Amino acid sequence: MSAAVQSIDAKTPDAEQELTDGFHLVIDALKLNGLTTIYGVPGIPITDFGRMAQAEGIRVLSFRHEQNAGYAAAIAGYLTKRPGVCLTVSAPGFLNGLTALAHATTNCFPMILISGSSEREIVDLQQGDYEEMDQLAIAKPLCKAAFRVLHAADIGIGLARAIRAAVSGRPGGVYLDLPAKLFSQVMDAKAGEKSLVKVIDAAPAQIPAPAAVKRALDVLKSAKRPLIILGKGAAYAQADDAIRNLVEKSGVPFLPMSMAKGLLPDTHPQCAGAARSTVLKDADVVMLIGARLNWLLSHGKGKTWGEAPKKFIQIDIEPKEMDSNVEIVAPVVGDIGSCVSALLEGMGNAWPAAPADWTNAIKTKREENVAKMAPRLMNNNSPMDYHGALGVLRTIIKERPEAILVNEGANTLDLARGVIDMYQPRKRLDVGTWGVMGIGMGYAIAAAIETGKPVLAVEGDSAFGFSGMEVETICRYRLPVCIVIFNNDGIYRGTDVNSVGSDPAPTVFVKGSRYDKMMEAFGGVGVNATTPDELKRAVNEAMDSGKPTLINAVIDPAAGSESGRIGNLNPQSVLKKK
Ligand SMILES: Cc1ncc(C[n+]2csc(CCOP(=O)(O)OP(=O)(O)O)c2C)c(N)n1
Ligand SMILES: [Mg+2]
Repeated sequence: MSAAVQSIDAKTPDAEQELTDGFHLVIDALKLNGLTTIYGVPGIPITDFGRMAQAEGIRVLSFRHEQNAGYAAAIAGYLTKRPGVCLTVSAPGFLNGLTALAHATTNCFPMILISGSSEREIVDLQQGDYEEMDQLAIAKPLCKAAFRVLHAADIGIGLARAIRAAVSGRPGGVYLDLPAKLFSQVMDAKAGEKSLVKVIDAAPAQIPAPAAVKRALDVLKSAKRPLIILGKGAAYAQADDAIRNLVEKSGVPFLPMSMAKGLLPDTHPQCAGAARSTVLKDADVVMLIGARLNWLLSHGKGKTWGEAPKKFIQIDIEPKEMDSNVEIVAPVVGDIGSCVSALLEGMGNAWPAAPADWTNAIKTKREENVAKMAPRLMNNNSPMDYHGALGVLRTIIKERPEAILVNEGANTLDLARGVIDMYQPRKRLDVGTWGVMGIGMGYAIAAAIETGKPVLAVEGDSAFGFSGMEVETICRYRLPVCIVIFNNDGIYRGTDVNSVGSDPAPTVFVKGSRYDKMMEAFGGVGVNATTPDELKRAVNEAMDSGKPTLINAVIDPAAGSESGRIGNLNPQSVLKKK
């Protein structure tokens, strides 16, 4: 598609020069690099840019708030290994998108936040321009890299730098600042075309050193009680077959972190998910694949990890990750795909089976825990408790393993993670490293757009509130998204009371709210479900029809616990206890 415009030059009518401008160069640069979806919110100075991008065949998804567009771009990056693009206006729109950019960086998702910005001359002299803000300076500490393009001729290079920074090495967020004036700058169309850069091999393979591979295999072979932990880095790598082969060839029990669930099915005989505390405590050698020893793994030390001495093998693309919390005896630095392939090759054909006393002990523990849980998942209580409602959703995902599960909340998150088995890679999308509320609708929208698969979003009533207005977006684009709100009248529980005044307690919401009515307001399907049977029927109907649906699942307000599974992280007042 030509981005050229005709110059109107009265003096030389015969020598008409083909021109292009900043608008078209950005569009052409995106398309040249296969970036054909934009998540954003329009306004000065990027409204026309969005219109033109749509006219040139880019899919432009218009949101109600930039944070949700940003989360959509972040998870699009995770799902596709290409940077997800978020587009915002200056200052306030930029700031609204920034949380998502920081989230992408923290979670190692490739994303580019493109924000329009005001006039440099005025911003730098602080003369009070429309939406004045030094956006580049503010973005820098929150992302992997931040760039500003001042000349149309540099748009190609600017975008190339942004793409490379986002996806190479450890992926993350990149900020690209495009001042208003840039869009209307013109240049010769041919020179413009030449200035564009198609990024070749944006995320080059990083091959691990053979000595590092050998060291890792020696440590693994020496183990009496080995464990493999799969992180979302392993899921991101899309090296699914190699990872499965490594796990199966080694015979080592594996523990998937939240978003790595489904890389191998949770029902796989080697899955130790239902024996988590036992394996963390008792393992003697732990191989981390794309998983970091951060708070989610108790920093690799303390009570969770028991008394038995541990040796850690770590596979990660980022060398600085090694020894971040405890000593790593066998660091393997490289991209996950290359590292896992090298390990597989090094194992040869005579790799010894994992010690049977260890694998049998885990199997027993797992079966014990699964049996304990089973009757709770079958209860038919009304109002529902978490287990009764989740038992239904667990069966639905089992029957529809290709569906994408989006999940946020506290109890709604922690219990769903434990109860709902996943069967395929990258089907579980959740709050990630920060445990952030607000990813729900942005993730659901991007998951539907990027994969074309049905989406089931399981949301705490508080969690949903952070992005709830995007139900209009879901209806507008007619996306196959079914939202189930676990409505327990509040944060953690709906039972708190304020003992001294008439204001409600800080953790409770309007009792008996009907979130399903919100969906009906935009032409979607709304259902109020008070029993597991009703819930099951409504979800199945939504998944079959593909119609935007919101189910208000009424949960006993007393059923949850403070902060779900991480109540121990709350600071305690000494005075309160006196
Ligand atoms: C951006 C952000 N703000 C606040 C929090 C604190 N927070 C953690 S969980 C949660 C909501 C939990 O309630 P809900 O989603 O209703 O789940 P429930 O436990 O009730 O099932 C909040 C506000 C957060 N994690 N992220
Ligand atoms: Mg709640």
